[in-house]
Amino acid sequence: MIRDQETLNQLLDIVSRFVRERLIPNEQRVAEEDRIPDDIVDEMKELGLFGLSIPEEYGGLGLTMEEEVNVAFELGHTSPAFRSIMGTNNGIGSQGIIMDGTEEQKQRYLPRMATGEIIGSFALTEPDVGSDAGSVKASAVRDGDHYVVNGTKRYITNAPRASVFTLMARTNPEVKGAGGVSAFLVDADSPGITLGKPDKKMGQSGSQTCDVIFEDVRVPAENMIGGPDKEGQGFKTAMKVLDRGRLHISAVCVGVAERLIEEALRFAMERKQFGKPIAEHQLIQAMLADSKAEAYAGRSMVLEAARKMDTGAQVSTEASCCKLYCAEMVGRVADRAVQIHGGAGYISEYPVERFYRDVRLFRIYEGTTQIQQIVVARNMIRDASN
Ligand code: COS
Repeated sequence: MIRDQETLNQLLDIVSRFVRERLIPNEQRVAEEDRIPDDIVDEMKELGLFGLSIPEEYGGLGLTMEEEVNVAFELGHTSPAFRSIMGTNNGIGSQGIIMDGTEEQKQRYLPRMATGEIIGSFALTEPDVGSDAGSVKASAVRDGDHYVVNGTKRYITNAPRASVFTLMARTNPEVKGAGGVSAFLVDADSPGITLGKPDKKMGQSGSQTCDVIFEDVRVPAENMIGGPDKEGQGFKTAMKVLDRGRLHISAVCVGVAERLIEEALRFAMERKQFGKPIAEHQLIQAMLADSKAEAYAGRSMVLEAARKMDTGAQVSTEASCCKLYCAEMVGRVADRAVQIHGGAGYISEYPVERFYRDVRLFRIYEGTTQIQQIVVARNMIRDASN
């Protein structure tokens, strides 16, 4: 749902100009330094980019899902690392509070997340817990009006900058699966929390991930998302947060694909072989056209799913369809963009080499392609059985 097209267009213009004038020129620097410069983070804060999806009553822009994916298309036109620094406040780091938090929890965290004053981070994955998210091992044992948390969380995006973690921990060891998991808001400066060394990744330099280790961390019971009577509800919160996150990531994939197509087309029109621009060779044209058609298909399905989500409908199937298609699609587009560049595509001076590595993550995080297939197929079977 687009509430006011003119207001949205203004926002999209601002974001698109920011991407072109400030972010794209700094891509290489971010890749080399593996961090987003502070002045750029400050500009993102001023533009309100940390609070895109946070409701207006808590200081955010309160974008609908359709509006949000339109912004994500624009942000996708530059290195995913830029989106990542604001991504958790708009997605997995704030949505648990927005969807299931108490009013007090919303008041405590959301206004400061919306301005970017604090960063929220999502701590689900563990050394032995990845796709099987319901098997969380980190424990939260009740002790008076607190829980005592122990465990290690892995590959936690923005952990080095985080002020608060949405933590998934097992409160009931008797229940082995999803039903024993609860969600907590844990302040990052709580005694007993330490960070591992920064992960060295294949791509997306500038986006920071590391382990977060919890050793006898005392968390007030009132910090359970939704309040102390919500034991065992954490997994469902995580799944709802991921449904939304998967749609957002799909939109970013579409934006990146569009950027790669621009890069490949520009190169193909300039580069001459056999006496003419390679864009005039039909085998190059086939790669350009396939990429264009697939990016267009991705854009269309993301918009359709976002509109459905805005009606209040359950879009778990659609979100997983989008994530499955768009993450794979941008992988193919990146591969063709490198191929169109030929030898130049393998050289780091050209952005396609960096994007080729960056996009590999889309098929893995917020649920692998295989997990999306499982979600879609399970939902199909469930719906057909009802
Ligand atoms: N929204 C709301 N509730 C949901 C839900 C959703 N999208 N998906 C599942 N649930 C509920 C189920 O209805 C079920 O509730 P009941 O026990 O009341 O019936 C409960 O959650 C458990 O669901 P399920 O049995 O399907 O859980 P599984 O352990 O089989 O796990 C998958 C399901 C595999 C889909 C899940 O573990 C998953 O998404 N894994 C990937 C995790 C991931 O994306 N990690 C990335 C890192 S985090 S950035």
